[in-house]
Order: sequence, then structure tokens, then C-alpha cells
Amino acid sequence: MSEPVAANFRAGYVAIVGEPNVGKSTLVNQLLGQRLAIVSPRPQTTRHRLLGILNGQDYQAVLLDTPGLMSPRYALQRLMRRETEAALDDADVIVLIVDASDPINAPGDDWPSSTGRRALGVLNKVDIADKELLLPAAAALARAGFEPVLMVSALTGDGVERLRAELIAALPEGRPFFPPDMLSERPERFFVAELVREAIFHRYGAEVPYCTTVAVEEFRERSPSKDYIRAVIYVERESQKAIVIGRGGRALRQVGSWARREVEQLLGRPVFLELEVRVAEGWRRKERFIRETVYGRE
Ligand SMILES: Nc1nc2c(ncn2[C@@H]2O[C@H](COP(=O)(O)OP(=O)(O)OP(=O)(O)O)[C@@H](O)[C@H]2O)c(=O)[nH]1
Ligand SMILES: [Mg+2]
Repeated sequence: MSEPVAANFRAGYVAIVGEPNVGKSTLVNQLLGQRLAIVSPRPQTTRHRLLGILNGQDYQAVLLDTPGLMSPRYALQRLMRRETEAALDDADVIVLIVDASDPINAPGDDWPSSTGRRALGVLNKVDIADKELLLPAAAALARAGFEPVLMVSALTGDGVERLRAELIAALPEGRPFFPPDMLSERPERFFVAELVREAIFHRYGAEVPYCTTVAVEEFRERSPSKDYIRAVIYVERESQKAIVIGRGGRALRQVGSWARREVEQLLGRPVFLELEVRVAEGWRRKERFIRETVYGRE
């Protein structure tokens, strides 16, 4: 038998979409009050449709962080695009984010359709935006059917309270989809792999983070000693492997200790994190590898 819920309980899926690097993941974390999604200063950080559940007395908003909207050029980007489309298909509410510090004043070609469901617009990064650009950008969102348009800073939290209230008000009435104490549906090993990937985005320049994917191959709980985690960093070529490892293994050790700290914070217990680097020749163009290794263990 299902649990009784409050009359007028609201529940729904909310897709957070927008171009790469506009602050979708930062906003999801800010709405949840938890660092669930990885963030980096560079575009195309998020590769998965990541679910984060916002629970309240009389609502459940299932937030979907998504990869940035863009035209795919190779298999990985094609599958990333599909993740975003799947999130849009599931959504009861769409939140389209535009970077207010670099706004577009006309509806973008790849903006999703706002018709048929609630669609909100968000101008993010108002903390660094030129105030004169805000009104035309807000008008473009409203013209495309995204209303109301809210101005926020996902980084400082400015305006996020109001956005949360608007989001909740936009949810349809209905029963919760998940237990009220659940934050996400992904297993711990997914978040471990993501935190290693985040460390890579911060540690290496140029193309390296884009040519990299991370898979946790072993995760053994060894109470009372530390859990043992072995993660493999896949790169596309031998030359990238050398860069990732660095002289005398220094760069890889830095990634390892950065990621280990984050993983320990996430899990709330000490772990032993071992990193291995492997070449999977040209993997970003190989759909089968991507399905198995990037999206496989879901
Ligand atoms: N100043 C400022 N920076 C922000 C704000 N929101 C996000 N950022 C920064 O913008 C960069 C991108 O943030 P993400 O949250 O990774 O952006 P995203 O849209 O998820 O990016 P992809 O996953 O790559 O599409 C990071 O350096 C964030 O710290 C904001 O409100 N103000
Ligand atoms: Mg992101």
C-alpha cells in the first residue's frame, strides 16, 4: 500500500536545459542545497541526464540536470544530446537557462519548444552581467514562451529562493515518484567516476578532459579498513596518457588526491582510491564503447 500524502501534493519532473556552460549544474546544486552535479569553468562538462530530487512537505520536484544544447559533431555528443532530449520528453516543467553575462537576444535555434507545458526562463550569472543586457535577454525568453523569467546567480544563490518557489508552483498535482529521503537514483560509483572527471577538468587544459572518460571498475567495502576503489581513466591516444600521468606520475597523483578528498566528503568515510590510465583508441567516435562505458552502468 502506498503512503498517504498531503492533499494538493505536487510532484513532477523539471528539465534544466540551456547551452553549454550557462550554469545548469551549479543551479541544480544550489536548488538542492547539495553538491550533486559536477561543475567546471569549461563547456560540455555534464554528459548525463542527472536526477536530483528536491523534497518538501507538500511537493517533490525531480530536477534533471542535462548536457548543454548544441549540434553534435561526433558519437559522444550525439548521445549527450539524446540524454537532454530524454529529459525534455520526461519533463512536466522546462527551465531554460541563458547566461546573462553573454546573453542571446533572440530565441536560439536549438531552444526547446515551450508549448504544451509549463516553461520558465532563467537569466543566470546576474552577479557578473551588464545590467543593460538583462531586459532584452528576458524579452527574448518571454517571446519564446518561457515565463516568468527569473534573474538569478546560481553561484551566490541570489534569486534562487524565488525560482524554487516558482518551480514548485509550476508542478502538477500528483503523488511523489520517489521516497521522500531520496536525493538521487544513481549509485555511489557513478558519483565517484564523476568526481574523478571533475578533477580532470580542473587539472588539465586544452582537449584532455574532452578525450577522457572515467569508469569505476572495482568498489569494495572493507570495514573496518578503508573502502577500496579502482577507477580507470580512458583517453583516446598514447600521447594523452602521458599527459594525464605527467612527469613521474605527478599530475595523476594530484588528480587522485583531489578526487579522493571529494569522494570521502561525499561518502562520509575514508577511501583508498586507485587510478589507472588506459588508451581506448578514438573512443569518442565509437558508439558501442560509449554506450557500455559512459552510459552503460546505469
Ligand atoms: N559568476 C557566476 N558564475 C557562474 C554562475 N553559475 C555558474 N557559474 C560558473 O559557470 C561555469 C559553468 O558552470 P556549470 O554549472 O558547470 O555550467 P553547465 O551549464 O552545467 O555546463 P555544461 O555541463 O558544460 O553544459 C562554472 O565555472 C561556474 O562556477 C553564476 O551565477 N555566476
Ligand atoms: Mg553541467
